[in-house]
Amino acid sequence: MKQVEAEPLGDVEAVSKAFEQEFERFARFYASAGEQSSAARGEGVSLQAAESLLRDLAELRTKHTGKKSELAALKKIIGRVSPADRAAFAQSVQALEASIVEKLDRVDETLKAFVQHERIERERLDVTLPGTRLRRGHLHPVTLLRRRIEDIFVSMGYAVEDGPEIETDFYNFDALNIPPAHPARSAHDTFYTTDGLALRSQTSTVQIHAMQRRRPPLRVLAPGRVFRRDTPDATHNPMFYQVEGLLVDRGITMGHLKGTLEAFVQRLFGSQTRTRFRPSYFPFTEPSAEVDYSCFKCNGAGCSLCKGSGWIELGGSGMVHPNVLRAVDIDPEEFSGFAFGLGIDRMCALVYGLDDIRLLYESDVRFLEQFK
Ligand code: FA5
Repeated sequence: MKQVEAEPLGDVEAVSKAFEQEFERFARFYASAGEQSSAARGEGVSLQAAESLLRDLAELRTKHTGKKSELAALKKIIGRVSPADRAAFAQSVQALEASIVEKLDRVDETLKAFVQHERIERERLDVTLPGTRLRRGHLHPVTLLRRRIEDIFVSMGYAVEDGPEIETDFYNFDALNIPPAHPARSAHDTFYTTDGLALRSQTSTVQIHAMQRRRPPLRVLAPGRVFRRDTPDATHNPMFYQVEGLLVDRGITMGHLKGTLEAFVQRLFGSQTRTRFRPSYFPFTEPSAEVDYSCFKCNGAGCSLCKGSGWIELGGSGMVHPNVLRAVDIDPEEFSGFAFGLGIDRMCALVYGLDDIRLLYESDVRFLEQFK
């Protein structure tokens, strides 16, 4: 057999270098071996990355210690090294093999321990831990009041109606007998979309939809959001809630309107509550009246809530104007009706003792959860 005369120890060094170069990316797990899984975690390695590193490590082992590895080639030539160098060469090959295997084994151990630990952590379920209780929500005070109002009118035979919040001029103004030059139409008072539609400034628009949808006799209640270019203050918001009532039938008079609203405030605030009607003006009602009710706190004696007057304003009302009936093809000779519109926000503030209606829309849960 031909003897190997070259520098066999130089070959050992070259193989060692080649291994070290590729082992470099695993070296951090070798250095920290012993601390085991925490070492890998300390390196910011994810479970997925650790699993992938383990696969790469297995490849590295095959490449550097397998049958076709440089190390195997070195082992094969031991017998051919000149007898003088053989022992030293064999020793250094063995030492190299031991070192490579030891490094691969320790990194393998560290990564495996980390992967196992992470998998257990991930699947751990402590059934004795207290659960995370979902916080139960509740209705907004405006919704609570709106529902109370709806309940009262539904019990009097009213149907709850809805209408669009964006309206054409016909529903917002024309059909409500609001003349072309009326200030309510101006962009100072009403929000307009870029294509000329208006955000409804009162729920009275639903009167028109309701009369088109149903023919008289009808009783409808229409709560909803309305929009006005009002500057926010303690009693004004640019968006607020109104509730509209409309009744159309044969032989309806102002007496029915007064009786209905009195029954309503008595159901809401107690049977001692009285109402009063003050003459007013709305284009869509004739005659028109502002409605007040005796203060629910002092029963009319005068207190801070009613600002000493004994009365609280409820809203606007009146007999449906004949022009409004005509706009929806109802004969005012045959039918008459009454309508009213109340602002829910201000009523809500009074009922819940708030001194500013803006509080209702600040979405401060600490405030809102007082009213359940
Ligand atoms: C009207 O809006 C009439 N549509 C009411 C009506 C209906 C009359 C049917 C006749 C027949 P008025 O503009 O007064 O009326 O508004 C009614 C209520 O809305 C007021 O009493 C008030 O409570 C409330 N309101 C008005 N502006 C604001 C605002 N900026 N913020 C909060 N509430 C408001």
